[in-house]
Amino acid sequence: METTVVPGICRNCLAYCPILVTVEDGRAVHVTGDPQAPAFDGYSCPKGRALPAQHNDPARLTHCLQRQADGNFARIDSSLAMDQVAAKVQEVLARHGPRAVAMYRGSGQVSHPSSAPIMGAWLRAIGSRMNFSAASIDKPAEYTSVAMHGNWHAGLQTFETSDTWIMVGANPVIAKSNGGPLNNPGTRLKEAQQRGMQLVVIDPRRTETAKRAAVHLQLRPGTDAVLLAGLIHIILADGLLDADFVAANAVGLDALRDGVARYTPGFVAGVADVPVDKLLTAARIFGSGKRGGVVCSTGPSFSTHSNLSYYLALCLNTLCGRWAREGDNAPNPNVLLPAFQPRAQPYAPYPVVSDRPMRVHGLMENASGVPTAALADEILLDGDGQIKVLLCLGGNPVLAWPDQEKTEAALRKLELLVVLDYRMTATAQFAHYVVPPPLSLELPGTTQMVESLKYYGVSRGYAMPWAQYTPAIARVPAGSDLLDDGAFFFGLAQRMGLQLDWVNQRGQGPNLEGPSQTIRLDMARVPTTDDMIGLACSDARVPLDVVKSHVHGKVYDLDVRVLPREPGCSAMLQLGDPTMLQELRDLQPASAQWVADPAFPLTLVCRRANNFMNSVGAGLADLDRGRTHTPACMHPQDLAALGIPEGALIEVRSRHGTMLARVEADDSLRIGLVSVVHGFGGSATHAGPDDDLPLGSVTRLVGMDERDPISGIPRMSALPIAVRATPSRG
Ligand SMILES: Nc1nc2c(c(=O)[nH]1)N[C@H]1C(S)=C(S)[C@@H](COP(=O)(O)OP(=O)(O)OC[C@H]3O[C@@H](n4cnc5c(=O)[nH]c(N)nc54)[C@H](O)[C@@H]3O)O[C@H]1N2
Ligand SMILES: Nc1nc2c(c(=O)[nH]1)N[C@H]1C(S)=C(S)[C@@H](COP(=O)(O)OP(=O)(O)OC[C@H]3O[C@@H](n4cnc5c(=O)[nH]c(N)nc54)[C@H](O)[C@@H]3O)O[C@H]1N2
Ligand code: SF4
Ligand SMILES: [Mo]
Repeated sequence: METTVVPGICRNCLAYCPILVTVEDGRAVHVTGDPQAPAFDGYSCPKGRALPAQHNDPARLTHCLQRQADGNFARIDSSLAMDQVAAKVQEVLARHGPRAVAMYRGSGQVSHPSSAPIMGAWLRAIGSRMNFSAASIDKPAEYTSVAMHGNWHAGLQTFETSDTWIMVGANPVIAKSNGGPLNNPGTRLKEAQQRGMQLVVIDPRRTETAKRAAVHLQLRPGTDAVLLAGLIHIILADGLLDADFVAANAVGLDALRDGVARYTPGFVAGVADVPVDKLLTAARIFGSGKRGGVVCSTGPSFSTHSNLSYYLALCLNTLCGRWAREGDNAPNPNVLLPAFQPRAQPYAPYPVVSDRPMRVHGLMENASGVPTAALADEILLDGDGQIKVLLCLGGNPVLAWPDQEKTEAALRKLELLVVLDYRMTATAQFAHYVVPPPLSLELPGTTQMVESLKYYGVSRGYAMPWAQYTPAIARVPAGSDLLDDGAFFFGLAQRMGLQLDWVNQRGQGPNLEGPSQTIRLDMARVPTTDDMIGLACSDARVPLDVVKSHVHGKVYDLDVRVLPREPGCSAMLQLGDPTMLQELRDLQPASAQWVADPAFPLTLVCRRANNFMNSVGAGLADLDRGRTHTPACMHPQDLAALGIPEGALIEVRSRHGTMLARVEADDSLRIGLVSVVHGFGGSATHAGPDDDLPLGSVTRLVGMDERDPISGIPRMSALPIAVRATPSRG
């Protein structure tokens, strides 16, 4: 037997940790963090260490499947599957036009960064704009807030160089999320604390991250916009703003000052239910620090008023001048992306909504794209423009889109559903065709995806210029017939006689670091994954070959300083966006949002778990450790008051629907909250008669009645609920 240990990159989440993979006869058998890789200290998490279990999972799909008339699935040759899918798409296009064909990209494509560009090229080639993605039900306000406020050419000041930092509804220690350090976040936070960083965490739970905070504001869920308006009020009242920075780079200060006038510390502390002295301390820490940043993640994104919360966070950054300044060492100036010379100047705001309406919910295409929250209704609503075909790339709509029952009805109504996934998911059960790809260790990859995260919001990805390439490390399962996600769309294009153009986009909305690059593909030959990586890196600052030569990855010594504002640049950041200030005026503390409804006395909040990546992990013994039900965490005091024993099966009810979960005690929560891990459960349609597991998806509680007017994201956290034990089934 041949055994080797090979360096690679875990691509299960956007941390992209460097790993060492032990391979026996082409099979991955063991994964650890790579101690030789710079800046990660050999870190790995349970999901990374479970890569061999994921790759060698006996339940993994090794062939394309086609649903038969009796509902069962039968193997189909991958080439034949592409013939049939291409023919069906042609037929629907001829009958209904390009709007009838839609794509949904989920988070499974983060391990295959080269597939989305091919998929996007295919969709452009057929003339459809229906390019939905999980981003619009994740943190759409990243995009909308930047459109209204503007962004900064050189990016936020970095966590690594800051002495104060505010995290709003983010738990990077577990989720490697937004704006926190991604490389071994627990250790980085500890180091930051040791060098004196004053961290402020705004979260209704005393999270692993909050434990490192100088101030933890354990707010009432859904009051983030009020709390952030309060922080701005205090900073303005105390004169802690950077007046020179604001005068030179922003407009709208007076309007913002008026807007936050009524958000006095006493008022805000009452609404958010936090101690007033802690609120004052948090504002003063942030306002008087030398360098810092405020970043938001899913907590405020899911809890209503997300555009406003994210917008006010950007305003706080601008008021205190928290953007990278002239002469600063540039935050990652690109390694595998083209060379970039950042400047201390704004990217101007741009229109947050387009003039292209969706057919439902009064929504428009907007800065966060086409709204996925509207997709099920777009499929269900008969008439011109109805979506008939859905191609689902690395996503699991049944466990991710709002309103599970509606999602399932929509999937049943489709004329063609193709699911590209390596396992028979709750969504794949509805598919006409399931197309399995090789998994990450069987494909080459690079860290370019993480570099490009900065195009999707503020302060994301790595500040350090770090890059790595990994070749394919393991062999695909013997006898399998798998299709790289990109090769599938290329194959469809070939069969449909389409010319595909690969586009390397260099920014967000109209704000580009440089011109986007369009490369015409040779349609005679299916590109390999390495070909696609080559296309994506064709104008890299550091040539791909150099990156390849450092097998454990490397932090490049790029001495790039932020230059001053370009002569002739007149862009200004906007502190007084009229839509946002109107929403701030309209926020009514006496409104239903903050008044307890006796029928739904508890509040659901979102949560990520270390062993699961959304719906991936359940069903893998290494990760779920026999846990089959959705965990719902409650404070022991609440459990005692309700007489619910730990481990009991509970029914969680919202105004919209019900789900089943298994209760766990957790004293890190505010009283009155139920924190439920997203991604568990199955499909109700395919449940057996005594099967309660499929009723475990938190999406069953979420409806579209309460949704964001711009992005359409529904209320998925800060959701009023009731809980009771289910004695008959527990
Ligand atoms: N109620 C509620 N709803 C939510 C959330 C919540 O917290 N609560 N969270 C929201 C958020 S933040 C997100 S990002 C979305 C997630 O929504 P989705 O992205 O739709 O859901 P995932 O469970 O991440 O699905 C990823 C799928 O990709 C597959 N996959 C993994 N690797 C590969 C690969 O290499 N190729 C292919 N083709 N497939 C692969 C996995 O098997 C999995 O089925 O859900 C959103 N919806
Ligand atoms: N281990 C692991 N890592 C992941 C994922 C995973 O499933 N597992 N998923 C990935 C994905 S798709 C995403 S989008 C990111 C998400 O990354 P994060 O956004 O960091 O996700 P969470 O860890 O759930 O942290 C959200 C926090 O918001 C808090 N919260 C809930 N409601 C509110 C509120 O109203 N206001 C405030 N201020 N806080 C609130 C919750 O208590 C929770 O601690 O993680 C990514 N990384
Ligand atoms: S944090 Fe875990 S899942 Fe994410 S890249 Fe690192 S090892 Fe993989
Ligand atoms: Mo997400």
